[in-house]
Amino acid sequence: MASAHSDAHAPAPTSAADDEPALALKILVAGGFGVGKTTLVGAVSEIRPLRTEELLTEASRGVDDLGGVEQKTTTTVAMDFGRITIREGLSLYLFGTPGQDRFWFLWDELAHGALGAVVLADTRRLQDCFPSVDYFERRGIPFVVAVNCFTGARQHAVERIGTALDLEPDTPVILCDARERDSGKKVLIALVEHASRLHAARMLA
Ligand SMILES: Nc1nc2c(ncn2[C@@H]2O[C@H](COP(=O)(O)OP(=O)(O)OP(=O)(O)O)[C@@H](O)[C@H]2O)c(=O)[nH]1
Ligand SMILES: [Mg+2]
Repeated sequence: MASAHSDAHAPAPTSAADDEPALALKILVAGGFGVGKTTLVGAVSEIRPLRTEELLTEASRGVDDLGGVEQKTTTTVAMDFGRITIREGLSLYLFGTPGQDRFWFLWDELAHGALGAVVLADTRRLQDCFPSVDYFERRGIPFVVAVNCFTGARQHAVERIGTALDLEPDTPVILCDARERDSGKKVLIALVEHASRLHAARMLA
């Protein structure tokens, strides 16, 4: 006889493995200082994002260029972490990189095993994303460039941005708003598709 505490409608006990997506891919979110990396990871993540923010101090003035993001009070000192399910069975683990040069030593660790990367760009300071573009090109890590359209920023033609950054012709350039979940999700889907194409082409080569 069933015990008085049993509940026929109670969900079957789940194991930790049931909660794990069938496929989890690691994605980096990179780009220059203050371009919106933490904002993007926070906007799309379905879990509470892990952040490692520290207050910007007087000492960082002159080192960290706040041009265009004067309201910014904190900066990432290690990484951001979030997760998004793209479709059933496919999740992306997002690792936002620190934007400042002095944290470059963390990048190799963060990039290890990554499927690909989003390089966020701000058209007011396009040159700030050169080091990220260079990093992923050198290592053959697939990436897309997502132009974070800050309010008031001029919307450059996508082709002109590709030319200005000297990208390979097949590298996607996408306009986005890092604060919008749907916009960020589109960028991530474009990256997964681009990376899949590149990986398939490499396997056939
Ligand atoms: N208007 C506008 N503001 C944005 C947008 N994205 C980010 N911001 C603001 O820009 C500032 C920088 O955003 P963060 O997400 O901290 O940038 P980050 O790239 O993580 O910065 P670091 O980690 O310090 O390199 C914050 O004050 C955001 O609120 C955007 O699309 N539009
Ligand atoms: Mg950040």
